[in-house]
Amino acid sequence: MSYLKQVDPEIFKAIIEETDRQSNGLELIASENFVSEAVLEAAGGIMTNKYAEGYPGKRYYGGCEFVDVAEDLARERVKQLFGCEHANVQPHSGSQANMAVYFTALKLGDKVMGLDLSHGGHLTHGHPINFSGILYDFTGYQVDRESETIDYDKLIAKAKEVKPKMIVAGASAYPRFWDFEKIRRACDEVGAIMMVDIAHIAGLIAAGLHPSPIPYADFVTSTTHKTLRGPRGGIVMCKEQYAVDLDRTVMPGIQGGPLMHVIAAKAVAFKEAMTDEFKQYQGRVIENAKVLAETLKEKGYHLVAGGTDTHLMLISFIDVPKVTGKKVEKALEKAGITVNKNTVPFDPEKPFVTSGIRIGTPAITTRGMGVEEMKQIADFIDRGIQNRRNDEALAEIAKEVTTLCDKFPLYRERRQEG
Ligand code: DSN
Repeated sequence: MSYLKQVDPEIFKAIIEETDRQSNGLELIASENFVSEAVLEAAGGIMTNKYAEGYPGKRYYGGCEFVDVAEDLARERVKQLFGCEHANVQPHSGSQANMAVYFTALKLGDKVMGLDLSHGGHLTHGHPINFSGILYDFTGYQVDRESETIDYDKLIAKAKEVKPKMIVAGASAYPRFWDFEKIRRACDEVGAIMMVDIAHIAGLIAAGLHPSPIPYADFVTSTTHKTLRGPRGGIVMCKEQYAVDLDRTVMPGIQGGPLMHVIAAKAVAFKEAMTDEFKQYQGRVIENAKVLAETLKEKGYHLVAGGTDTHLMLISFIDVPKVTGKKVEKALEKAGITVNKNTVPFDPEKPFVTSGIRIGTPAITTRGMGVEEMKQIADFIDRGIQNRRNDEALAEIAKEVTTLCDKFPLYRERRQEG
């Protein structure tokens, strides 16, 4: 980054410090990951210069022959990776991927069902302050109070009552497998379109370690930067019958020029996701999550839904007086551990406070950490929570965290550039 250092030392410094932060701390945010150097090179490359409104072979600009190569490869690789009929790789984000599906398949005001945000869903699955909840008539479904998992019979009953035009499955904080066949059944009962947002579990699905929604769903959306370990962005997959309408919705419907450097980086990530190394990595992500969850349970923590099948877990403090997600997030940050506060099912606290934290293993697994480190991390988390008012004890944990992280170097060459 010698050019950047010269031209803009302030941004250079911020990037170096962020590189150090990512390297020195334990990144447990379930939606984050560390991309490969190859993905970084493509994302930071000169395709950022190119306007390419339209699609490969049908652009509104000249000079698109090489960006066409990138987008064709990205589309073909997604189709191969997930076995879908059609893919659009242009959405700038997961939110825009979801918007593209709603605008393609629904009319304003149509009835839709989605998992409530406080039960693990996502803002774009119908939250009243999000465009989805403003433009469409969403009804939320929830997890069961006892099992804290989705009760598919209740979901089907609710669908019969609401008669939605679409049912949205998928979540940003749900630790158990989804039963997509049952979601299809709910859709078929009422003639609804089925959409699944796999942003969190895309990598697991690509590796064959979580059931795939592709055989059942009309539309599947995802981000590319979570378990899938690609650049920040979105994609939509759909049945061929929706392909023309979907593409028209993405461009010109909701976006202009695609981010061709990001699309090139998506293509690289999809290629990486087809390797055996990636499959093994996803297996370790799940194995690590299970060990971390079980160790935390042994220490007496309440894990939502009793644990995890995936890359993430939620600790609930709903029954612990005076402990909130906000307080725990802050304490763990002082201990060098990054998590996010998260609402848990039937949470009495506001989203800025919450009664839970969400923990994920994709990023630390990318660093190479394994089962032994998970036990150590569970211990750090436990000590951090117990000592949440003791800055000295938190600083001591932070030192131990740095020692652990030093054994699993990250972006070593980039750090040396500072
Ligand atoms: N912000 C993402 C997450 O953390 O899950 C969802 O958009």
